[in-house]
Amino acid sequence: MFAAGQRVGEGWTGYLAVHVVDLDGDGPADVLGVLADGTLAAFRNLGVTNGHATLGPRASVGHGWNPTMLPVPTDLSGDGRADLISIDGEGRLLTNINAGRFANGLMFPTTAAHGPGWQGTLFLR
Ligand SMILES: [Ca+2]
Repeated sequence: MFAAGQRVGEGWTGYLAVHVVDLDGDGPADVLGVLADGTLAAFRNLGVTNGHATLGPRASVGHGWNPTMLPVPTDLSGDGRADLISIDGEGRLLTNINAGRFANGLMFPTTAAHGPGWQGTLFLR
């Protein structure tokens, strides 16, 4: 059913979380990771050729994340691109709508806060 695993990248240490989700709405899943320094890194899926997947270069699409505030990717807007939802240290529910651009700082250009009172809430994963 599955072809043998293959190495598609190096240096995948130091990530707090890695998600495999469609970030640009083209169908194939891309890779979104949170680095230990709080950087949100996105890698576009460039496709599979002869059984070999290829990821694009890393784009730094956000910062300020940490082990107690990790984003959960899910399509909030219904456009096929994964958006982010999280809870910050002040108990606010935050949403970041995906602009679909694999460029530094341009994928999640805005953050919306949805009130306090979300302390202690855990997302189902
Ligand atoms: Ca994609």
